[in-house]
Amino acid sequence: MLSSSQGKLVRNGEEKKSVIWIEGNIASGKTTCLEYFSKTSDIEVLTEPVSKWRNVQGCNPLGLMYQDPSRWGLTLQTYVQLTMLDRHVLPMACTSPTEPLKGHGGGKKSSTPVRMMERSIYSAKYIFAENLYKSGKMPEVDFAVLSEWFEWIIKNIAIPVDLIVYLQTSPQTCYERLKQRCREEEKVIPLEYLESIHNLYEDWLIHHKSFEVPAPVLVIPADHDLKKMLHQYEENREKILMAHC
Ligand code: TTP
Ligand code: MG
Repeated sequence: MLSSSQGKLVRNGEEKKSVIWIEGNIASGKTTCLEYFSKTSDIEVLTEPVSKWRNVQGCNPLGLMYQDPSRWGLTLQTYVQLTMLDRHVLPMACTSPTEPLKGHGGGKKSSTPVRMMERSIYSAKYIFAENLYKSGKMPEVDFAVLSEWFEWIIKNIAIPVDLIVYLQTSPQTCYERLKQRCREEEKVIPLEYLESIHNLYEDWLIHHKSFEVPAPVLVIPADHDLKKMLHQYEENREKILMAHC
């Protein structure tokens, strides 16, 4: 049940939780980061609904968007916005307090449940929709309609966040990882696309030049190999999981 609290719709009877968003360019390693924490700590992890973007009732809006962004950009971004909102308002699972598993750092216990999410409705709008519009691939009317939806949502529905973890990569690194993982729809992505996404992220989360940043940002350099990345996650475990303190 949704009820109104301080002008925004929130869920009844939900206890306070700490919410962490993992942000970064395409193929920056967000899913790997989430998987690492889901395996090594007792937190709730929500991966991105990318499988839905590739298959909604038998259609593939992600693939269509890459084939013809001007025609299908709004279709994809509307659906991304819906699926991300659905994630943001999902009632908290009954996880026990955060306690790293044996052998994975000694962080303090927290009495607040922790949710970690891949991306957010904010980056879908401030990075991807913005990029489509700015590059001339989304018609003004499409961008206006999407923007009005977005503004209504963030004004009227509580989207909690306590910390943004920004996996900062070079576009070149993402390009190489993208080629390696070979997701069918993404084969058409040129390096320049990843550079545009990168620049929008930097303007938003590092230079604070573009849009509101809704929580403190922890920057983790993410050009390294997997071993070094896992080491960095371990080093930052406490800072990340104690985000609400
Ligand atoms: P990502 O959200 O970057 O997810 P990923 O799994 O590729 O990243 P990582 O390897 O770091 O886990 O993107 C998934 C795909 O969806 C990618 O092709 C970009 C696309 N996308 C959009 O086109 N619009 C959007 O608003 C979002 C959020 C993603
Ligand atoms: Mg991912």
